[in-house]
Amino acid sequence: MKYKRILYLLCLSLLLISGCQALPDATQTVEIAGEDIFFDVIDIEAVVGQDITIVYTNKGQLQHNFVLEVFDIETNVLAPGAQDTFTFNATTPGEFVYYCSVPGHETLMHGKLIINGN
Ligand SMILES: [Cu+2]
Repeated sequence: MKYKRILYLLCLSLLLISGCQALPDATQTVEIAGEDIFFDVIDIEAVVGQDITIVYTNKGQLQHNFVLEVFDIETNVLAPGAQDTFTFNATTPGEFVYYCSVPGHETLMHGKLIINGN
C-alpha cells in the first residue's frame, strides 16, 4: 500500500517535471498581411530564444514592406499580391515596433513584437 503511494507520487513528479520542460524555443510561424494602410496582426508574442518565421503578404492595392529594425529585418517594398518569408531568432526580451517604411505609412501601419523572458 505504501509503495503504491510512493509510485503515485513519483509518477506525479515526473509529469510535473516534463510539463515544465516544454520546449519554449519551438518555431512560431506568424502570417501577417499588409493592407491599405494597416497590418492585420498588430501584436506578436514570443519567448526569448524562439525562432519566429514571418510570412508577410501584401494584400493591399498599394506597395508595402515590413521593417523590424532591432533584428535588422527590412523586406523589399512588395507589390500588391507579393509575399516574403523570413525567420529570425528572438534573442532579446522586450517590446519592439515593426512598421511599413513606405513614406506616409508608418503612422497607421505598425505593430508590436513582445518577447517575454524566461
Ligand atoms: Cu505600407
